Parts: sequence; structure tokens; C-alpha cells
Amino acid sequence: MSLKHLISALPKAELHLHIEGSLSPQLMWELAQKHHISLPYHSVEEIEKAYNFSDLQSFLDLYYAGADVLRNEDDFYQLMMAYLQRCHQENVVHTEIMFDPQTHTDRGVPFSTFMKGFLKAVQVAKGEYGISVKLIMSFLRHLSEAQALQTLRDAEAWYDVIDAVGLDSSELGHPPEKFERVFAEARTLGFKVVAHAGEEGPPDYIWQAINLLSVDRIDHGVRCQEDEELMELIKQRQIPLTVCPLSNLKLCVIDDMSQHNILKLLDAGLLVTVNSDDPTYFGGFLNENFEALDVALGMTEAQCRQLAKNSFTASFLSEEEKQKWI
Ligand code: ES4
Ligand code: ZN
Repeated sequence: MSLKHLISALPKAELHLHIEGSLSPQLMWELAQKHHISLPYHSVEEIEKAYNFSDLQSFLDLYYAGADVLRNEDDFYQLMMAYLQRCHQENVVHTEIMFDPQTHTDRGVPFSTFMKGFLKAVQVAKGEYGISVKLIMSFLRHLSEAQALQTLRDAEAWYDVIDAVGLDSSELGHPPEKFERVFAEARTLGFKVVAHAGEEGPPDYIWQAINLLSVDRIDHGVRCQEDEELMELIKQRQIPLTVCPLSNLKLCVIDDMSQHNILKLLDAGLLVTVNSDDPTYFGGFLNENFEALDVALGMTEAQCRQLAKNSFTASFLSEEEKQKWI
């Protein structure tokens, strides 16, 4: 029997979501018109049709180009509000959202513009839906560590509303060790830390994220299965992996969803979670990621419930807040 009903009924947390990757083709189109920006597309449908990727970089090229329509505070408000409304519809009761400051500051959009837009939407959604939200400021790893350090400094006025820092963008050629100092400083400042590792990159990048950056979670991490010793460590320490099935499929990390290893990792005792990553680019929000796993792999009800439970266990909520949902 399909788990569709159970999937939508279960309260869930989402821990790996790039807010810029939740920009819908419709909103991209509207904002381009509003700001008189010419897009390389003639319709909303043409934008949707362009979303065929061969690897991470081919996606990132469109993702950064798309983000250029985000110009003023209201644009960021609309972007965040649309995602939080969708969370409410899908029974996502807690979400830890990544944003990429450098994607905006490097275009001349000040920190205060996107932060104010995001925070206004978060405040409205908390009031209307009772949803809880944490923010993860991510550094772009294709840029230098000095630029990441500058971003950490630029964020100073917003430290009390940022919960964690992360590391995203082009993985290959930009190993975690490149960011050891900025992550040490972030930890000293009291931030939780996460990093993308083992999406396209080798298991060694996951080792580095654990040993050099002291991450609290690994984003993706699916390539840990190539290294038995690493898998054992991740299991023993219960280091969460925020896995994104539709993302892995769309970026050709796997050829077919039936090859996805998330349920194997779950059954081996790793703390894996399901997430949507960049839902409007990869063809599905959170429930659709669960459903895609069920269709391709035949999830059991117990596995489905465990994945929903793991999403809270792996979150940055306090132990007391977690108990409400587990
Ligand atoms: C991303 Cl799927 C993925 N990987 C790395 N960086 C990213 N930024 C947005 N989506
Ligand atoms: Zn990601």
C-alpha cells in the first residue's frame, strides 16, 4: 500500500533546504517583470523545461542566474513566505533553512535587505502556522576563505537570529580543509556548523568535514558508503546526514531512484533524514521526496516513521523541544 497518506500526515522537520532553491519559476518570472530584468526564457514553461542537469555545476549555473531576480526586501519576503506556506501544507512543523549571503552581497544587495525580508516572513509564518524556523548562513566554497571570513564579519548585526553556518556550492576541488579557520571562528562564536560533503565529493571530504570542521551534521554524505570505517564512525557518533533523494537523481549522483542508498544507511543504523534541497529546481518539496523513495524502494511504514523521527533528532531544537515531536 502507498504511504502517501502517512507521509503527508506525519509531522516532519526539514534540515537541508536552500531558500534560493525554493524560488518557483512563476515567482522568478513575476520578479523579472517587476524589475525589468530580461531572462533567457520566454515563458514560465520555458523556465521549467530548462531544469535538466548533468551534474552539480550545471544546476548551480542556473540557480545563481535565477537568484538575480531577488533585488529588494519584499522579493526575499515573498520567497521565504512561499516556502513556509508550503511547509504548513506539508505538515513540516520545523525547518532549518540555508541562505547564501554572498550570492546577494556580491550583486550589491546588502545584508539588511535579505535578512529583513526573511525575518518578516518567518515572523508572519510563526504567528499564522506555529512553525519553528532556524537559519543557517552558508558560505560559497568556490570563493575564498577570506571572502567567507568577510561574510562572517558582515553578518555580525544578525548573529542573534542565525543559528548555524554551512558550506555549499561546487564541491569538487573545494575541500572542507579550505575553510578550517572560518569554521573554527564560527564555532568560537557559538554557531552550530554543517557542511555539504560526499554529494559529488569523495569520502575524504566527509572525513575532513568531521575532523577539521567539527561539523554537527553532514549535508548529503551519501558517498560515505564507499568507506566502511567512515560509515562506522558516522554510525557510532550518530552524526546526522541530511539526504536529498530527488536532488541526487536530478544531479545524476544516481541514475535511478531504485539505486538510492538512504534506506540501506537507515537500516544500518545511521541517523539519516529526508530533505528537498532545492525543491523548485529538483521537482519536489519534502513529501514528494518521501513519496519518490516509497515508489522506487518500497519503504515500510516503520522506515517512514523512523525517517520523520530522525528529522527531529537531527535538528538543532533543544532536547525539550524535540520531545514534543518524537
Ligand atoms: C546546492 Cl544541491 C547543492 N549542492 C551544493 N550547493 C548547493 N547550493 C544550492 N544547492
Ligand atoms: Zn544542498
